[in-house]
Amino acid sequence: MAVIERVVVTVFTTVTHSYVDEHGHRHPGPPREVTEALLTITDADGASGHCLTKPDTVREAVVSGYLGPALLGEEGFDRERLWHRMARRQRGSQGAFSDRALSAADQALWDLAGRRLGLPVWRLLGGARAEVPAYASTMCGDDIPGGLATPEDYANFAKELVARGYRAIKLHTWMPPLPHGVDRDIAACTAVREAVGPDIELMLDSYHWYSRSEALTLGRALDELGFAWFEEPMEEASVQSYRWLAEQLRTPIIGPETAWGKHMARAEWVVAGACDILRVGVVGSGGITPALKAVHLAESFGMDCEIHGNGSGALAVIGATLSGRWYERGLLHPHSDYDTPPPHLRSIVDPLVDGKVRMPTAPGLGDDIDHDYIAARTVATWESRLR
Ligand code: LLH
Ligand code: MG
Repeated sequence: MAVIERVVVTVFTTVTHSYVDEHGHRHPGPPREVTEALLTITDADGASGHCLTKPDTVREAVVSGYLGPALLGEEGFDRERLWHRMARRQRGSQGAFSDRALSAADQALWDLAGRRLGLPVWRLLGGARAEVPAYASTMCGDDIPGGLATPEDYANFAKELVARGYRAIKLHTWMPPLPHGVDRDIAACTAVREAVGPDIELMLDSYHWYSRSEALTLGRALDELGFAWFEEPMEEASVQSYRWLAEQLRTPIIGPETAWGKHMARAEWVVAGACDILRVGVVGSGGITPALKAVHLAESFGMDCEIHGNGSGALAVIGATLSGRWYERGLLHPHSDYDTPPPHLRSIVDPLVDGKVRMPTAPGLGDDIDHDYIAARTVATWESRLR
């Protein structure tokens, strides 16, 4: 065991084949250069843990003002204690130290622990399963020819996804700035059900700000179509709206995904009866440490907890627990190649084999980071060190 000596964010350029629209939804696009960030925590023995994140999430002021002061000189193996040490600094940061930054540091600490022990994190955390079925999670609807512009586009893509081996598909339908609406959503869900038949599980993640009555109309259509869950059709801050909806639908309601409050917010949703399936994300809810608590909470109530989002952090929690059926593989699109890694990774962490994803076997989180690529394309380094 050894104390933490350095917290470093390396900002580098890489290439992406997607763009994010003005409302934050990702779509396929021509290749373009973007900046990404690698957070690295190094201890006095020279062991390091890493987490890939966004430069805006772990800005220089976050490193010098929060991560460095909370972590430097502390025993790097003490993930639970350090998570609380960091989380207690969020309140006074006036929003500057976000749950996403906390998550990046927490994931890097788990990566460090796994690498030191020579164990994959999912195994270190519990070792519940070595593989998990993946559902295909589509990008949001668009207006791209041959993309996800019409119900027929969704139906055609769904057939292609089944041919690739997926046994479950989640539609993200149209969101602003594009025209959106319950009728369009129902048309897409109906077209996909007709295309894949009754044996493929289907889920819907729709526009997130429907009214109660719009969400009920949409949910009743999903009842008829036999959907496996209905995700985030309303503002998640209104727990009572979700309780109201869940009481009236046969289709299970899943949530919350984006609601603020880490594992504590999940406890409120369970007690309120606002969801039938719990949901938590490693990146959005403060890290592996709180996500694991949410999954254990769900298990205690006899509920499934599905993990939001893809990547090594999600796999760590899914492999460590049994209270959830799926891995969210995506976001996928007819014009997007999910299986080719970006240039800063040597391989993807989640290849699909027979509709399933196997847990990584490398020590730590299992990301296959190309450190030479990152070193050659570094544009900034933000560092806090012990001495
Ligand atoms: O609104 C979106 O773009 C999607 O809902 C996106 O956030 C996606 O990550 C998601 O919700 N997956 O479940
Ligand atoms: Mg979602």
